[in-house]
Amino acid sequence: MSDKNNTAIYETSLAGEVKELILKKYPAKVARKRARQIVVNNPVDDQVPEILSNTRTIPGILTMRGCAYAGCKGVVLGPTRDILQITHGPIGCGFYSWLTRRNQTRPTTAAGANFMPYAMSTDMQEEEIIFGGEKKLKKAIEEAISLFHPKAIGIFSTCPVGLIGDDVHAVAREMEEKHPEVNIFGFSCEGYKGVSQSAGHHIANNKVFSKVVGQIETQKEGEYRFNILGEYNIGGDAFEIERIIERCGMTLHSTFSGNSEYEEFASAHTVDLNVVMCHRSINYMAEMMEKRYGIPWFKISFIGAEATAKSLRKIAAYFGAPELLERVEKVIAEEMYHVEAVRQEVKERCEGKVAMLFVAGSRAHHYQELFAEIGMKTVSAGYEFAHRDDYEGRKVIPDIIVDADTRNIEELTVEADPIRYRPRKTEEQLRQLENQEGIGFNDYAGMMPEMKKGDLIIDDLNHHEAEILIEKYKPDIFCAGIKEKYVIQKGGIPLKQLHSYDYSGPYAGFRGAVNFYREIDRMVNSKVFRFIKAPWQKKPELTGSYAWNK
Ligand code: CFM
Repeated sequence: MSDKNNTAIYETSLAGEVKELILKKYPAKVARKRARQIVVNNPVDDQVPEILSNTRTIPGILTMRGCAYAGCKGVVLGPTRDILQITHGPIGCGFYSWLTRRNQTRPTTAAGANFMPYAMSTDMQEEEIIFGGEKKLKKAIEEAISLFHPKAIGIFSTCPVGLIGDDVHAVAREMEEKHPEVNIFGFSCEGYKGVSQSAGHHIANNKVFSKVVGQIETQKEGEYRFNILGEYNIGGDAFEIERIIERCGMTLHSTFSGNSEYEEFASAHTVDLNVVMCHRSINYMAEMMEKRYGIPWFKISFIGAEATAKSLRKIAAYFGAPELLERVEKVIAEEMYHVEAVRQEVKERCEGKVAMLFVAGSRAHHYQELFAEIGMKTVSAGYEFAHRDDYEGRKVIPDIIVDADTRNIEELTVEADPIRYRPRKTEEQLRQLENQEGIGFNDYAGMMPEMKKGDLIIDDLNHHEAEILIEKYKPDIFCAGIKEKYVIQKGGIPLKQLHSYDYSGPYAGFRGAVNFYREIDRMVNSKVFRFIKAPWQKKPELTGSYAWNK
C-alpha cells in the first residue's frame, strides 16, 4: 500500500475519532442533529456524502453565525458608497455593522458621494419601541436628504422593527412620493429572519434586483463588459481585481458590491456576462438577471494565483476575441513571474503544514487554493451558514428540503423582460464553451468534491468543537473570525481572520496571493506560539496547600 493510501486511512480514522469525541459531549437529541452536520468527506466520482446545513443553531450552542440584518446591510449593501444606508433600530446594530468588515471604497472623483464614513441610524429608544418608530424614521430620511442629497436611500430593519410592526416599505413609498428624485427602498431584514445572515443576502438580492437593477440604460464605455457578483472589497481585494482586469483590456462594469456605486448597479443589466465569486451571497442575483435580461453567468474565483489565471482565461474564452486571449496570456505570464519567485521561497518553509478553515459561506473553500499553492494541506473545513449546494455542488439543489425558515424568505418570480431580454450567446455557443473551455454555466461544484477523502467537514462549528479540533489535529493555522481568534490563539495556534483579514490585505488576485503567502509564512513559522504556556504552568516554582479546619 502506498504512503498516500496510508495517510488517507489515518486521516479518515482521525476524523472519525474527532467526530465521535465531539458528539460524546452532547445530549442525545443534539448529538443526532450534529452528527448530520459533521461529515467525514468521501468524494467518489463527483458524489459526496450529504451534509445537513442551513438549519437553526441549537439553542445553548455558541455559534459563529451572524444575523439576517448583518447579511443584508453589512454584507451585500454595506460596501456600496453612495446608497445612503439608514439602520432603523437601536444604535448598537448600526454601530457594530459599520466598517468592522474592513470593506474599502474609492470614489472615482473627489466630489463623488461616499457615505461609508458615516454610521446612520434612527437610534430607537423605549419611546419608539412602545409608540412606534415610523415617525422618527421619516424624520431621519428628511434629515439625510437635506444634508446629503443622495441618489438612493436604503432602510434596514433590525429585530425590534419587525416585533413592533413598523412598516419600513410604506415609509419608503411615502418618502419617495415626497422626494421623487431619490430612489428609496426598505429591507425587511430583521435579525431573526431565517437562520443566519444567509437570509439577509437573499433579502438584499431581491430588493436590489427589483428596485435598482435596470433603472438606468447608460452603459460604461469599453469592450468585453461584465459584472463581478459576490466580491466585497475586503482589505482592498476589489482594487487588485480591477487592476488586473484593466491590464487585460476588459471592462468591469459593476462589482456587487465591492467598491461600487448606485449607477453601476442600476445599469448592470447592460453587460454581456456575470461572473460569480461568492456563490452563497449572490447566486440569486445571477439567476434573476439571467432570467430577466438573458445574461449568462458562471462561477469564478480570484482567490489564489492559479485560480485568478484560470478565471481570467475563462472570461476571455467567453468573449472569444483572439487579441483578448493573447493579451490575457501575456498578463498572466508577467504577473505569474513575480508570484512564482515568492511562492517557491515560501513553499520551502510551509510545505506539509496543516490548515483549518471555518469561514462563513465561500472563503472556507476559496482559500484552500491559496494554502495549496504554498504546499499546505487543509484537513478540516466548514461554512458558518452556507447551504448544501455550497458543500456538495448545485446538482443537489432539487433535493434540498425547503423548511419553514427558508419559506419565510420571499422568492421572487422573475420573467423575461419583454423588451430588454437579449440572449448574449446562442444555445450552441454556450454548449461549445462548456465542452471546449470547461466553462460550467449556472454551476458551482461546491467545496466537498474538491476536498480529500477523510477530511472532516463541519457545518456551523462552535467553540466546544473548535477546541477539540485544535487539540486533536494540532493544525499549524486556524482560519476563522474575531469571535474565535483569541480562544484559538490561547490554545497556541495562530489564527488568521479570513473575514476582515486582520489588518491586512488584499489577498485576491496576483499581488494578493503574494501578500497571503508572506503573511501565512510569518504566522506558521513564528516562534511566539511556543511561548504560549507561561513558565509556571509548565514547571511550578512554588507549591502550597490549604489546611482546612474541620
Ligand atoms: Fe460571501 Fe463574503 Fe463569505 Fe459572506 Fe460574510 Fe465576508 Fe464571509 Mo465574513 S459575502 S459568504 S456573509 S465571501 S462578511 S465578504 S468574510 S462571513 S466567507
